[in-house]
Amino acid sequence: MSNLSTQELETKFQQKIDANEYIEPKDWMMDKYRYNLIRQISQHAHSEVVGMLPEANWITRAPNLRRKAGLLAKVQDEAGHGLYLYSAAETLGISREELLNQLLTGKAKYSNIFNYPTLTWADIGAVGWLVDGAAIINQVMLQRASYGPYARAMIRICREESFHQRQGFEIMVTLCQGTAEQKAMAQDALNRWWWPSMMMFGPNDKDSPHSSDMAKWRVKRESNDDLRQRFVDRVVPQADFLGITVPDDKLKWNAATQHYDFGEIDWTEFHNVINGNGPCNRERLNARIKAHEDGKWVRDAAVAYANKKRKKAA
Ligand code: BYC
Repeated sequence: MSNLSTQELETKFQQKIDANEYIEPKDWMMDKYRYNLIRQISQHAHSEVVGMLPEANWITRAPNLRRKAGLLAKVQDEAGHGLYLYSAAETLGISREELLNQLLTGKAKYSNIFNYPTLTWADIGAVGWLVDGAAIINQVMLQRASYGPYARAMIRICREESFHQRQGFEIMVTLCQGTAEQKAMAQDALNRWWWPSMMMFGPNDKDSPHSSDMAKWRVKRESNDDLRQRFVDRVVPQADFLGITVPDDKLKWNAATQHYDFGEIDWTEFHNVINGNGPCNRERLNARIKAHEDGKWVRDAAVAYANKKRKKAA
């Protein structure tokens, strides 16, 4: 037992973070830090797993074998990301069962982006290009998050996400160099995925309740708005290269700031979606509940096997 007062422990904790040292699972940490990490890491894990659904929708309809193999591998990678992240969250003292329960009862959030439908094959291109593109910008920062298990999980995830982003962009290049109809499909996908992708970075800094604590604890090393700006600056030239138009009439290069200016996000839509009322929220949750129920016999069999082995060993 430590003889230090709570105040002294908090000071030491913050000094460690300020010195860019990792906080590890057995280290003393503030309850608020633990709570907020569980909140963010589990939201992230759920996003990876729910994110498999809109993409899996196209595995059987991919236009050729090469595309099917690429998409299958990507969807499998997302399951792996979910596993790394659930494991990282478990090191903070919460069980996998409780985490899943929070998702399946609708208590836990997951990324807004996965509550939109993937209507055409071009959506698979747009998801890789924009959604994985946005995810990487956020997650490169998280590789340096102060909690060791989270930061280490992010390193591996980022490597795979950058491959996903490229496969998505390559689909967009192929469509945009194809027939007029294919290019129109790519434009339509950009129209529908642009604003939801912009929302992935979370509310504006001034309206983000968790940002100041998360920044003080060096979980977030850059702000929601700064990351969103980086996304716009990176993606607009890519859209120009593709010859398609970002659906924002306020989008304009600003020579003074050396950044693109852009229009206002529809925050009412964002709040509706993250509070369970987006176009696909119910469908996504029902699919996860069904998968969980269908998988019960596998979990039961695994527990029974482990118990039998334990009894034999005793
Ligand atoms: N969607 O104070 P704020 C992926 C919530 S998937 C839903 O700024 P924070 C991928 C926020 O939770 C990408 N909810 O919060 C997978 C909070 O609500 P609560 C997933 C959102 O945490 C498959 C409230 O709004 N990436 O990579 O400081 C295929 C106030 O927000 C969202 C991650 O999860 C949103 N977009 O910052 C392809 C990254 N934004 O908890 C790709 C890790 C905000 O108070 N997470 N909310 O009820 C983060 O970096 C941060 O949690 C966020 C939000 C930047 C998302």
